[in-house]
Amino acid sequence: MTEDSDMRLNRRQLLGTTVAAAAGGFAPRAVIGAGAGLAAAAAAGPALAQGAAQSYEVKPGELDEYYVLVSGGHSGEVRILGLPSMRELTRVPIFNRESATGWGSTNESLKVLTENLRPETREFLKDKGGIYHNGDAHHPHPSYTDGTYDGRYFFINDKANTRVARIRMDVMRCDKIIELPNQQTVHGLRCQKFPRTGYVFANGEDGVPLPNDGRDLDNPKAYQAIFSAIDGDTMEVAWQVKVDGNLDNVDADYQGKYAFSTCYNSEGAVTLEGSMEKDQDWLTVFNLHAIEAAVKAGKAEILNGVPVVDGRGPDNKLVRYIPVPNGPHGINTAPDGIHIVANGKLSPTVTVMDVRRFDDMFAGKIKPEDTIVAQPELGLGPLHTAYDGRGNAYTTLFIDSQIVKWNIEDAIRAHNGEKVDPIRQKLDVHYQPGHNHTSMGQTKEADGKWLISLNKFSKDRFLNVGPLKPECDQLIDISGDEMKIVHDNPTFAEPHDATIVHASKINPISIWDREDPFFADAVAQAKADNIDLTVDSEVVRDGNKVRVYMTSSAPAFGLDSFTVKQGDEVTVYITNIDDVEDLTHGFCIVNYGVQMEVAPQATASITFKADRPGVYWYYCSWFCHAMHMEMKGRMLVEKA
Ligand code: K7E
Ligand code: CUA
Repeated sequence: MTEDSDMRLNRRQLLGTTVAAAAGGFAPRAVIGAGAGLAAAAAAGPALAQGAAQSYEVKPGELDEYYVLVSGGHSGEVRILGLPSMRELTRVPIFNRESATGWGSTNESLKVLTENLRPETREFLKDKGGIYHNGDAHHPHPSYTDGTYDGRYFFINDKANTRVARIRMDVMRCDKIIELPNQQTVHGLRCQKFPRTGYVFANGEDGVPLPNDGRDLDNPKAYQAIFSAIDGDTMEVAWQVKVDGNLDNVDADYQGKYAFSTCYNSEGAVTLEGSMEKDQDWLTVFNLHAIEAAVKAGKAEILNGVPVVDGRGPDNKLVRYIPVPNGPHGINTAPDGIHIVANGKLSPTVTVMDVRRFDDMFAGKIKPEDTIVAQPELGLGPLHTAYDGRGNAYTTLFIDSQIVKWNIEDAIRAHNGEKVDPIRQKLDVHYQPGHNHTSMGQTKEADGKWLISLNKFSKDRFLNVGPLKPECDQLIDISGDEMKIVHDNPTFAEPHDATIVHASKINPISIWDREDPFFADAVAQAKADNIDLTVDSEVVRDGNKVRVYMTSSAPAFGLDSFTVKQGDEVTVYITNIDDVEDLTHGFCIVNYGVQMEVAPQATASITFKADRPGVYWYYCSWFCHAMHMEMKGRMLVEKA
């Protein structure tokens, strides 16, 4: 606690904005010191030299120690950063259209974007280009084996169009997108931690009338919120649960027995006033084995092809509702495998529960509220909590614009009547933090080195770029007793959530495998046309369908021209036969809206209608060679 922050808290108290924050600020230094000692004693994570600042500089040519998967919010993509440098390494297009890679234009990406659309959505999108052009990506979370990341996949939700995507981490490409039926919006998303993923849990945030056929706008009784468990291996919805209230964020335990979601509308209201009526909402706890058994026993109704069980009401055996104060937002499992924290949002408190008591709660031996072991008051607008593996928690305070560091054991002791202050430090961030994340903090290997705060506003923090300001991500060193901000970086709309993964957990490849399923359709079509993609460059006519096969090898395409007829449906297949790391080609046809990337040993294809007659240049769009500018050719579209 610095002089500075004491003064700030005094001012805060004078302004009367938050009693809780002031209480933290006035904690005597002696108590803070004693607390720090206890925290060290309770340390479960790796011992770090307390107080020794770690280097956050990554010199030119050096590699980062961690990957950060950052959601792109309503840009629909995911960005991958290196940490601690916070350099952006790449972007993974998912729910958006992306010009550089051709995501949303190539046949390979269109397959991912469309193959699992529900029939009614396919019909709806028929005259809109066949795909959604927007998405709202919130929660990127990697797959687990035995409580830590296994480097297979990460998953992310699309709040805007009720989809969940899977991204292969060997190539950092999305390979499956599904739509969730029976719900609207999918918000919270987390993966099963144990024994493996397994399930991807996804919350339906807004209830919709079931069936949603235009009858019920203002009939709250017809509205139904749904919790979904997706099988991460098949990307099929395994089952859904009807719940009371709606659902916000979700997390899972380290035992493989429970998932839990915050509910901020226990009133079941459909308007803002209605949803804030009561002071009490819930943490909704799902008993995975009980739900699986109910589905197996045929107790589910099948709605739109998915087994749906009923978790409503006090007598159901599948779901329990733990009362927590008004409007909880984030729910975060601690790496100790024991504690989970629901973040108050409209309440200045967070609620700590002990998952070991959930068995007894479901057995009816204790009441839901008996699972609560602490409820520290932290400040205004607690949204999300991260952990350092040494017994400390870090909660974002949206309204106070702070991160508060607090100790879980001390919070429990205070809850039991002891005179201890669990709060260790409050740190100003800039400004209004939403999610925060610690290095490996969502695994049992939490290492307590770094925290990032994803701040919703940047205001004066960067050069002014006009009315639309960037957001601001801040890197905080948490390896010592005190949190220290070491880096700011602006971000474009809008990182909601991030995951910090140690570099040793992810092993992407550099050159595609020719057998890769991502472009298997192109390989199959070529085979049917008697074409060897890595050798042949030829035009195959099939009625008014024309398939143009071309190799690309720096600095030339296999064809320096080809001819089609006006009105033909043309598919161009480019195979990059260069077997060299980082030697990516592109293919762009001028004035035809055609553009895609072809990485080493990949095949990419794109289909378009040749409805403009004339000569059109095509060129390689990814800089590949000293003669890259010369890598081009001409398409002649003969007038019909
Ligand atoms: Cu923005 Cu996780 Cu969607 Cu909180 S959520 S801030
Ligand atoms: Cu190939 Cu530039």
